[in-house]
Amino acid sequence: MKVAEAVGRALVDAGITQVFGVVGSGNFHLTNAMVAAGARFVAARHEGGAATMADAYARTSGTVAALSVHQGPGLTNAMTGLAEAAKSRTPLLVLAAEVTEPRSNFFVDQEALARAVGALPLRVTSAGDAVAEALTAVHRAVHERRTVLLNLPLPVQALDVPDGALDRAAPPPPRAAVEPTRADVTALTQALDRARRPVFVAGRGSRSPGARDAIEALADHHGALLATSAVANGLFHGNPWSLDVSGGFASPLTAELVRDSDLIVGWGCALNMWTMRHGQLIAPDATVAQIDDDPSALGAHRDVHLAVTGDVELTARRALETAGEPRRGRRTPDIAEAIAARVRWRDLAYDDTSTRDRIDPRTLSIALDDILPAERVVGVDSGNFMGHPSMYLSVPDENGFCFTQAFQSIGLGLATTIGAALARPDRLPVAALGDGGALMGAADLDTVRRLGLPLVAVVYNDDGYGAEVHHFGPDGHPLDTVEFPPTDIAAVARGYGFEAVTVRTRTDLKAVADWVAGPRSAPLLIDAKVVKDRGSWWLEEAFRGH
Ligand SMILES: Cc1ncc(C[n+]2csc(CCOP(=O)(O)OP(=O)(O)O)c2C)c(N)n1
Repeated sequence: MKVAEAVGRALVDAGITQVFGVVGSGNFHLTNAMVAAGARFVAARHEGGAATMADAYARTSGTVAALSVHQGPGLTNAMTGLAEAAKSRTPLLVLAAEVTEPRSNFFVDQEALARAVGALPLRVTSAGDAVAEALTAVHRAVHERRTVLLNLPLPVQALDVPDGALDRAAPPPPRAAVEPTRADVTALTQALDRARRPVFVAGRGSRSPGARDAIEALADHHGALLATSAVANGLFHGNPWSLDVSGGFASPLTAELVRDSDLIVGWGCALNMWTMRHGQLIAPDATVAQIDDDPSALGAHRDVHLAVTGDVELTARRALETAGEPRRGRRTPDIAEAIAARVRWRDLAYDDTSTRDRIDPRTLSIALDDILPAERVVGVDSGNFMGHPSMYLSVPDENGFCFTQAFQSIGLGLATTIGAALARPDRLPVAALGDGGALMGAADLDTVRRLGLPLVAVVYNDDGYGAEVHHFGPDGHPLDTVEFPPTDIAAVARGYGFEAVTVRTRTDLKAVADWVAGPRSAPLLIDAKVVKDRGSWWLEEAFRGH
């Protein structure tokens, strides 16, 4: 058996059952071996899309996914998606064929590429070690929560492995939960017992039912309010004390209540410039505590008064075990009433700026929230529009929202939604895109159709790079480089086999309701011509982050 086949089989034995990619000569045998061993392979139309599909699949399923690419350009095409995955600490395995001869057209320093974006480069080096090296790659992806590039040099792939090479191939043991120290738990409990107005802000490290339950139980005990970072949107869905997302997307009431807190506890949450609005959401005399099982994450974005190394769920449970008397904290009838009435953006009054031929993105988003089934998984691209779907489309839980925005790239939204959809086939996938991001990622409209996904793509089409238009326009700069003549994106989508509707007014959304009614035999693209009168509320916040 050749190394290519043995590595492919070993990876499937190690639990890698979902592979995305674009197949060329260098990864042909490896990918086929994985399929033969039982893995599902999704052929994307661009490696950039494939990388983000794998990332989103891993985030939504909680398993390790793989990306399989050809040497050289196969890998360079994937780099933006890999940067996003590496920054987000997605456990992802990138299987890249490799040429080692610099005279080859395909040569590029693949190890350096991986390092440049924060991925971990590893290599298969010999027939005797190939399987063990592949298993190490899976182990490190899982245990270090990293995006790992496993380079597979072509000459090594073609060697014969020794007999019995696959004997020890098995999934890595699960990552052990980090137990917090007793002293840290005591300090946390004391801070909670002292607090009058606590708020818990949950991030990526809280995205599991166990962690959510433990945080909610502790919050109940101390009368804390609950919020999330954008990547954990949906975690506390349905909890009457949930403030939804803290940070740039926060509604005025959410921002006010976080700012009014005397204790902010970040649970598996970076408390970065987005979630804390560059620190503006932290009152000068507030105590800030942070819990993370990775000590390097503690205090990485801001000074914290109390840093606890520990697994989120375990730490919350330990803190509950040692808690004093239950407290009402912030759970007063006044606050309950305010949350029920004003925490959701869609409940706030606004001036609808829709015209006869362009729809206000808020009006569009609210209408879609009503029309589209609640059991949905929403993927969001980047751009001026992005706050609208993120905040107006409610999601059933944290796995109903996939936010690949750690690198703030445009063009990843469609692939994000495809990956998330495959991880949650029980939910309606909704891709929210700007016209710029939609056209950048358009090649994988083909993948949606080929996979038979009942996906809805909503394009907030303002005929331009709205983020730039609204940032630079008011100062009178020329905008020719960022404005475009209208593109009929509905026609583009029809070419890929979608049903498509152009929406200019609320009435046009009837076609969406008809599609929802069934049979949904083709995916749907909504080319929504949105008003371009001004930037969205969170845009200046985004530019402050540059
Ligand atoms: C790959 C990449 N290129 C360029 C940018 C800079 N950029 C940020 S937002 C944006 C405009 C996106 O336009 P569109 O998708 O139509 O959304 P809109 O801002 O109009 O809502 C651009 C070009 C980026 N973030 N990522």
